[in-house]
Amino acid sequence: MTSEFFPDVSPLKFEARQSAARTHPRQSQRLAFHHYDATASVEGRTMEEHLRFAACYWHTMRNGLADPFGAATAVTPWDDGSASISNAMRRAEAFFEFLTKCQIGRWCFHDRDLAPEGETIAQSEKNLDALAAHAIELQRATGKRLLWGTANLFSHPRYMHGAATSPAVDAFLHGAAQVRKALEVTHMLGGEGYVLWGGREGYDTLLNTDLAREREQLARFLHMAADHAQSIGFRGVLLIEPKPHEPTTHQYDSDSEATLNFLREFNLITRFKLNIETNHATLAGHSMEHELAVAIAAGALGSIDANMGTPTLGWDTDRFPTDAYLTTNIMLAILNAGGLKKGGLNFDAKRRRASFEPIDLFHAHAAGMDAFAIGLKAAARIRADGRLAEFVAARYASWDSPIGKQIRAGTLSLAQCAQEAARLAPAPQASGRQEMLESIVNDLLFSDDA
Ligand code: XLS
Ligand code: NI
Ligand code: NI
Repeated sequence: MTSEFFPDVSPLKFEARQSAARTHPRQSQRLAFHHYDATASVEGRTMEEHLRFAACYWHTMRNGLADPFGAATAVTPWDDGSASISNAMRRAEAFFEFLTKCQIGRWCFHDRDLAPEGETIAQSEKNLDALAAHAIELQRATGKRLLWGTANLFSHPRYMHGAATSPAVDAFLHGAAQVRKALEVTHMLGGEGYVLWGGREGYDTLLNTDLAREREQLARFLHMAADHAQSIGFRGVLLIEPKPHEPTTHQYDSDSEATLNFLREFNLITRFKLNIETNHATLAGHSMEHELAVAIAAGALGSIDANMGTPTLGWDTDRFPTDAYLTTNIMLAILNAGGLKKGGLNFDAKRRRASFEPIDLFHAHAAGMDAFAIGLKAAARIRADGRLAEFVAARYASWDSPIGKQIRAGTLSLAQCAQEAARLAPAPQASGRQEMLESIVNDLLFSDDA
């Protein structure tokens, strides 16, 4: 592949922090990794194997960085702004050059950001086929893999009332056409997963909404999608991405617990896992650790959309995840759960509007990758140290007593519990030691021998 889209950027390498040097007056740090060392071993696996980074096509290649108050600012010399197939192909080439130079092994896309929508479904499918064929070549040439694909069922005006949950059956049918094709293309590209994000699968006001009916429609749609995936031999993981609202007032798959409840209610629980996004957790009023813990407890963690919000703003700001406490918490949850498996860390993140130069794409992703490398190393230190896990085990020790074991085994009735309560002397309370534990985490996060 010719390196012509980012001529000023050499492939990023891992560099010891001491050697960081300015290369340009507006760059106060060299474009390199200062923590992410792909081949370095942590807990017996390489960082690359642990972190399974992916870049997303929609923000990286298609987000001009406009906001509700201002026009696009992103400089994209490879993009002529047209909806032509040749422009779409060139964009894909720029993207794979970016992935290669940034050491990102995986990618994710929506049908509509990869290929332009046509006048008819047949034309849209033809466009997507052309781009998928090109992407296969680019994957072959670069060794990159598809983490997941998805269909955009929220941008087109026909989805203004939702897709699967629309009051108009026509929108459901169109959504089905898009998902069928996007699933097939994902399968052809060797995708490890397929995501359904219900961007408009919710309501704006209950005054015009039959909630019970819409939830049933959504369940029907998901069953059809899972059946189709099975019928074409797709063996990747099917994922639902919870989000509470925005653009809707309320989205039915609002958070991990609500989504798991929905999946159980409609007999979908064995067919789907969750793709959990940090900013969506924030919008739901939860921490990312909470959303992960809920999914992990249900054996339903599929993948992660790695970004972060701005808690002072009530919007999906999709910032790059640079908060080391956040990445430490995420990596601790993942290591404790035995790894990401078929999932990955997909940077569903966009640069701030003022970070508009092409090189900012590299700075932004490298910042996120370094933050996750810091988090991975810190999480491994927390696990090796063992004090947190020991504390938690000790906190529940009474449940390992004979009476605790009987309750857990379901062999005691409420009346028998009441008898035991009357018989036993009250046990002394133990401190939760939250501040001590937080201090241990700080200590290990910022230890000098990091
Ligand atoms: C939007 C979602 C979206 C999904 C893919 O908030 O995060 O980008 O990840 O449709
Ligand atoms: Ni997302
Ligand atoms: Ni999002």
